[in-house]
Amino acid sequence: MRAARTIALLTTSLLLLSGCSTKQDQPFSSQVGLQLFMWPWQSVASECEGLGNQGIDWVLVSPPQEHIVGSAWWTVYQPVSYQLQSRLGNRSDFENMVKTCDQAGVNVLVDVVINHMTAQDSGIGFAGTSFEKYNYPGLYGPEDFHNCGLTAGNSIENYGDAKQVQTCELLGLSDLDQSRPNVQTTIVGFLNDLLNLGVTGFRIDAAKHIAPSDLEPIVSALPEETIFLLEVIRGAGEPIQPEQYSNLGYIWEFDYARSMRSYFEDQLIGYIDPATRFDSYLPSDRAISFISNHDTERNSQALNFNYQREFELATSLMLAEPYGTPMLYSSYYFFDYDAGPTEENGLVTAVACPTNPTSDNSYEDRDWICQHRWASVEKMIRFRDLVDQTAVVNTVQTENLFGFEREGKGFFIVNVSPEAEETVEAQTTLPDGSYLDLLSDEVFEVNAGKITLTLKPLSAIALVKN
Ligand code: ARE
Ligand code: CA
Repeated sequence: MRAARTIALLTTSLLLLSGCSTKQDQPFSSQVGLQLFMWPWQSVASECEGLGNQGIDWVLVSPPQEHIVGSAWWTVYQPVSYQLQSRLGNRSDFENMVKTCDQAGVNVLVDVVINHMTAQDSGIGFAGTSFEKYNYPGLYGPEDFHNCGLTAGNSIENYGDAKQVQTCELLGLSDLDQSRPNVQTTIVGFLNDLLNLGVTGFRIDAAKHIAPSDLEPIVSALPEETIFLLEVIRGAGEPIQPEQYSNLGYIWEFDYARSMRSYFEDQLIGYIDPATRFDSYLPSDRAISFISNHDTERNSQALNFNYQREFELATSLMLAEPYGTPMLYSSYYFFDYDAGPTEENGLVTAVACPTNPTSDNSYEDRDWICQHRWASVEKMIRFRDLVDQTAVVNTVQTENLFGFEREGKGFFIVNVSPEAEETVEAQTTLPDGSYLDLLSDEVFEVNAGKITLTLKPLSAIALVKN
């Protein structure tokens, strides 16, 4: 994509100028991201320095615009206006967050909701704006919305019908008609406002529900280097597939997250066919790999905090293998699908991470989990950097084990069994000598290309030259 190419060129010149390399100079496809779901702007700002030190290149923050009022987390997915005033903070909080993160070498990507507005007949938004379902003063009137006329209630009923998916209402949310020039202009104005505050790019929420031909003029109207991450959920047998959007941005590969759940939660790692594993996925340089996001942690399609240790190991495998641009996920504990984070006076309270964040912790309702602070995450980002650009070779696979060499540089292996300790002798092309497991700090010896690895239940080893 043009954005990636421009960044790569820029990178080369920056490297030549500065003579040193930081993670920030890397093209987007070799960066590591983190979704900080429902983190208020002030908390993101406070976290950014630590994130930069950990090797995290970008954060994805929740939708920042004025939204409907309510305590469920998903109110932020019903825009009332594009003012930056929400339960996560105001415009100056947002601006300060972007600056602070930038100084820490962390780019901010913003979740933007441009497919639709609200599902309410009428109301008053978080910042005091009065609206009706098809009328948003100063932004959109009734003519700016689709009236699909394909289902009784105008809502999407059948994902097998492309026209429904793109012109009817997702969950009853008034559906903007992005083929209209004034709708495009208004959306572009909103995105430009965010870019002027220093953000690097966007997650386009519900991108699947906007025809590629309607999204293209919006993408084209923005500066070339803008990063777009598109939410086009892969659905088996559906007429709309992620590949139809891949010239417009990077796309989450939902089958990657789904398969990670089956490998770790259902312990089906022995069934992977390494030769064909990625064949039905988006190409690596177009894909965002991930273990979960805010939808999949609620709809049981992916691992979540009910399988913390598995979540941690799956995250390690994702960081160890070269597929896609990995996005980490950090969230809060809940019992109820709708439950938003704790609030005071209508604002989400500052995030408090556990004092000792590990995947063995237990939580109360709506405690922040801070998965990204687990020690293994920083270590595996380090592994990823150290083995960068090397091929995957010498795959090891048994019923419970899956591992591979990153050619000549490192070795990663994971045991998905909650009960069995496993030992394997692996053949490698690693030069003989001693290797350090970044995860445990133990030293292993490679002799005549062979290495003996013993893994406790639910554990991993990530070796690099000592
Ligand atoms: C809430 C209530 C609803 C109510 C609605 C309107 O929960 O009961 O009807 O309000 O009053 C989020 C929440 C929703 C919430 C919504 C609006 O998840 O619960 O609705 O905000 O406040 C499809 C889309 C995909 C979408 C998922 C959820 O393709 O784009 O559905 N994901 C994004 C966000 C969501 C967000 C929205 C979109 C809306 O990530 O968090 O909703 O802005 C198959 C298909 C998929 C389909 C999936 C689920 O797998 O292949 O395409 O995903 O089924 O139906
Ligand atoms: Ca639509």
